[in-house]
Amino acid sequence: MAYTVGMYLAERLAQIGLKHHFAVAGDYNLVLLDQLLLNKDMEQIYCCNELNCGFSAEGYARAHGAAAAVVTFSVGAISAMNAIGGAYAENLPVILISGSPNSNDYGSGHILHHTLGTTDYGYQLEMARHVTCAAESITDAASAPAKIDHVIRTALRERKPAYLEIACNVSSAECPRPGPVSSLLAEPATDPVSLKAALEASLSALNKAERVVMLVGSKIRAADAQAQAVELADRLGCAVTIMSAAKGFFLEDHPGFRGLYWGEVSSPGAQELVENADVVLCLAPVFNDYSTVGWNAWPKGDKVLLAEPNRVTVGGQSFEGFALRDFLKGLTDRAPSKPATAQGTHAPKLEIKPAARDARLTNDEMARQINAMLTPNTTLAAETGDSWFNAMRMNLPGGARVEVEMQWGHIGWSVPSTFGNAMGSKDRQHIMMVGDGSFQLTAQEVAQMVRYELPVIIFLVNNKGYVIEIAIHDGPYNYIKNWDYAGLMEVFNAGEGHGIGLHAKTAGELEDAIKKAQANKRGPTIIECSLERTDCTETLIKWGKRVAAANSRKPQAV
Ligand code: DPX
Repeated sequence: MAYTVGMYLAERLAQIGLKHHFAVAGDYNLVLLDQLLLNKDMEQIYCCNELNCGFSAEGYARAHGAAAAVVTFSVGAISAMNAIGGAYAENLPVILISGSPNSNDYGSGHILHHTLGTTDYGYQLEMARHVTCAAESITDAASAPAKIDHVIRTALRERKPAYLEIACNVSSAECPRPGPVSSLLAEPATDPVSLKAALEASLSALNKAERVVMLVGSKIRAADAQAQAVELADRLGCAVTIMSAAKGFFLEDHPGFRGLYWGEVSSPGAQELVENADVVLCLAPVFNDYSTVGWNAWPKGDKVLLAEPNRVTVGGQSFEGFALRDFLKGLTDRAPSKPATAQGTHAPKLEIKPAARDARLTNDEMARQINAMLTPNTTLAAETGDSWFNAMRMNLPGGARVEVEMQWGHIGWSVPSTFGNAMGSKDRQHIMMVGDGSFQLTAQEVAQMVRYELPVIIFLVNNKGYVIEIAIHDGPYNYIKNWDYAGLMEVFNAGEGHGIGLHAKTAGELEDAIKKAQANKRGPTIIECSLERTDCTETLIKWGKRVAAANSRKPQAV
């Protein structure tokens, strides 16, 4: 059988380890979808819309390292680009693949359906360039292998999304077979001179310091350096703190773990540890308005040893040309023991007294019961909103993972992202916490969890509004139409699925619902938790005030 452009793409995606790709059909991608189906190493998974398709792929990349989403031109791809922007912000290599106009229509003056009604079909590629690290348009078979390889290689190297559009008549055109995948996976070479200099400058700073604290940031996963961070912590013996977007990226049962550094909403004791340290070893951090609590918690100055995925800055000098992993390995071999900050301090513990069974359900009781469910095998997704703050205060058993989308912060992300994550790691237990406002954006993707029989447990927090927005800046726009969220499951089952919808208004009802959810292995369970609108975490209120103050700074006088 002749080899085609679509088959080439499918083989490359399978070679980089994808077992699934996500898709929404449309007439510009149908032939491409047929070609992808020919590859028996990958399964095609369908989504309800392209925004969700992008987020499903984003979630799959969180579990599986990389992902692909296949959509149709403009009406599909432009929706998916929001999720692709999210994958960029969150450092996830998702390949967005769009079908595109017939190659004969480019430059022909023809007006095509699903387009702007103008005759230039380059606009989607232009748009994609802004939210990806590499973007290519394939309108002939001969250049397809080079373009496909360039896009996939760049996405994997940069841990960012990339974009391909394939003319609808070219996906079945003949092209060569791909060679070994090793060329796409090869790591850039290390500069030993620069690495040695970075290590020497870092060791000199560490040797002089007494109080050393590690601060682990969210890019540590994309840098593939989580294990090396643990080894360095073992060697230094110092206190280790994490940033909010890195929750779960460092073992919480490690003897040095001292909780979350998040300015005034830090775990007890963590703020003092970081702010009184002689050296703060910042590993792959992202300092933005949220993580610095409105620009208030940002370690700066000589005491900061900043180790980013591709650059180390210490003692007034900046070094590049090596991976963070290799820098951390080198440091671990030679680092001094610096236990001062770990001595006499302790890991934080969420202690909430259990409520009586007939007591009205509270936010604290809900957080307590969810925390008690977490095992080393759990992946907990926490949606933008108070769910973030609940996840942050939970104690994680070693191995438990937390997923948040704190840089992009698209409400509704958690539903499709958890669908994709569960597809990519069926062996794990998937739990989701999502607010009612967020859920209303992407609720329909629960139907795919029903279709593919994924036993995700969804804690739907019904507090009848955008409570985090109420904390930041209140107004009539923060109050939403109530839905019967648990009742939706019947709609999605449509008489043939195994989803369950349950209501929890008291502590006892939540306990019983969790038991039923855990027994449901053939589909998702929504537990609709009814809370008072004013019942939220204290940290949300404190943090919200700081962020609101940062947002409302007056324009500078000129
Ligand atoms: C908005 C946010 O109900 O959670 O815990 O009640 O706040 P809480 P909900 O899901 O409400 C979420 C709501 C409206 N953010 O409070 S965080 C603005 C926003 C966003 N993303 C998109 N649109 C608007 N973050 C796509």
